[in-house]
Amino acid sequence: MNYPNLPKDCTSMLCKHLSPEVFEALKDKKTANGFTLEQAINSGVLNLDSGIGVYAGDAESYELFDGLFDPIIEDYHGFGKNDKHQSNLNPDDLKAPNPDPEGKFIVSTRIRVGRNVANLPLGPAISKEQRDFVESSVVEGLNTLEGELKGSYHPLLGMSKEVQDDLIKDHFLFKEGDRFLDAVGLNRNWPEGRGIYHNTDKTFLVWVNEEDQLRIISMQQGGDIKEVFTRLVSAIKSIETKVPFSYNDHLGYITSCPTNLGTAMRASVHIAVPKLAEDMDAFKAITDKHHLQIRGIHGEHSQSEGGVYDISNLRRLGITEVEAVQDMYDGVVALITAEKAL
Ligand code: ADP
Ligand code: CIR
Repeated sequence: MNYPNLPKDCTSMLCKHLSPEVFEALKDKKTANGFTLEQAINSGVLNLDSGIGVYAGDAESYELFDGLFDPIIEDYHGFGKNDKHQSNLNPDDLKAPNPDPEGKFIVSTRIRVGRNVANLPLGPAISKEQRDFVESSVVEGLNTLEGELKGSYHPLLGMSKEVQDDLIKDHFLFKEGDRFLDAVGLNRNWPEGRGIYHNTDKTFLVWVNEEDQLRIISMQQGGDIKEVFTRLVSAIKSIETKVPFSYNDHLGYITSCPTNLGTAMRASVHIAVPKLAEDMDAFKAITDKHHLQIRGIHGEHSQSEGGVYDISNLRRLGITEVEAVQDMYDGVVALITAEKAL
């Protein structure tokens, strides 16, 4: 493989950090699962509008291709090669009384974590048999959950288009055919091995074998962020007694996209700030100050509708879960204050 054609105006982290020297040093390496630099960068090479543009095929990718991943991790999370990740999943440490009890601004709250099964390749390098094994063992574990977490698993295979589209539209299910995931092989054998588990109220959901092998999700209408976090923690703790997760002291929970390492947590609200959104610079000044990301309301790479935005923590590694949610909470309080003043 030759150095890829990366145009000068490409702004992704791949384009920023893949110098010809880094490329030369890494181009012939291969992890024990057979994952190469060419595969790691293919999404960003084919999708020049990527924000990041790289994925890992396994935990080893982060070590073997460190010349590329380390500067991206440092750039995105502000986390250095010798730093250690720390976890704190204690809801009592979160200071988050509902910032919008009258429900004027916050439409809904969602917190998710990514998890992958220990000692298996990540989705980009997994075989069909391994993926099917992940599905059956995760579902077996989920089927033992009790109380509020009790629910049922719905495989994508055999799901009607209508049900699938409704679940996507209502923000419960991952979308199909994502070109960023496609380019790294994450859509191979689709829809086999993929599915969604949820409780009756759809306040607790687990995506199986999408970008990560598990996405554990807690969500509900309104702005009770602490209640959403508390439910999520109880789900994570129950699931990890059944399924061993891939984790190390440096990078925390191992995920296929380097932006998700560490806590692998994205805590978001859908929030209506139509007045503030008329001045995107003022809006961005607040989100930047609180380390937040703005997305549209149909997920990553989507647009806002009716002045409603998806606001979430940007950093996930080198801060604890409580701090990640606190980033989001503090920023949301600032956004509501600014919107009220206009
Ligand atoms: P992820 O958060 O899992 O990385 P996406 O940004 O694609 O990925 O979002 C997944 C889905 O979750 C999308 O349908 C999105 O609209 C929905 N979602 C995210 N945050 C919220 C929220 N606070 N309330 C309701 N739905 C949400
Ligand atoms: C991209 O590079 O745009 C996609 N591969 C998605 C990256 C994950 N995005 C993020 O900001 N968390």
